[in-house]
Amino acid sequence: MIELTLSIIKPDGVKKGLSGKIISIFEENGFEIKAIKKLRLTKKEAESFYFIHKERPFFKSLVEFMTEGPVIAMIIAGEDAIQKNRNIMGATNPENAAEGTIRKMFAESIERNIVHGSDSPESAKFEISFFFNFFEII
Ligand code: IDP
Ligand code: MG
Repeated sequence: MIELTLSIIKPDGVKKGLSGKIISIFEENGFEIKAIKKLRLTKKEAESFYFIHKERPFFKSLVEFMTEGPVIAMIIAGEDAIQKNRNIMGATNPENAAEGTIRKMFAESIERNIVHGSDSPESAKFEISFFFNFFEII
C-alpha cells in the first residue's frame, strides 16, 4: 500500500550539510518527495510536535535541540513508507542502529540523531498536518 509519512531533517543534519544526501537516500529507496519546506521551529511548536514525550526526562533538552536551527520537513511517499522510512533511519540510539542506516552513518548521539520519521499511520497523519496543508502536497 502506498503511504505518506513525515520526515524531518533535524537541526544537526541541516547544519552538517547532509540534507542533499538524505533526500538522495530517500529517492534511491523509491520514495517520492510530495512536499518539502525549510523552517525554524519555535519553542511552542517543538513542544506541541513532541507532546507525546512531554513527561520524559529528555523533553526540555529535545525541544532546545529541535529549535536550535532550521529543519527541513518533508512528506515522503511510497510502498509501506512509514515502516520503510523507520528502517532506513535506524534505531533512535545510533549505537544500536544497523549498518547503512542514516542514524548509524551520521548521528552523534541518541538525541542528536539527524532525522525524525513518523512511527505509525496515526502519527503520520498528525505530523503531516502539523507542517503541511492540502494544497502543499503534490
Ligand atoms: P524516534 O525519533 O526514533 O521515534 P522517540 O523515542 O520518539 O525516537 O524520541 C524522539 C526523539 O527524542 C529522538 O529522536 C531523540 O532525538 C530524542 N530522544 C529519545 N530518547 C532520548 C534519550 O534517552 N535521551 C535524549 N534524547 C532522546
Ligand atoms: Mg518517535
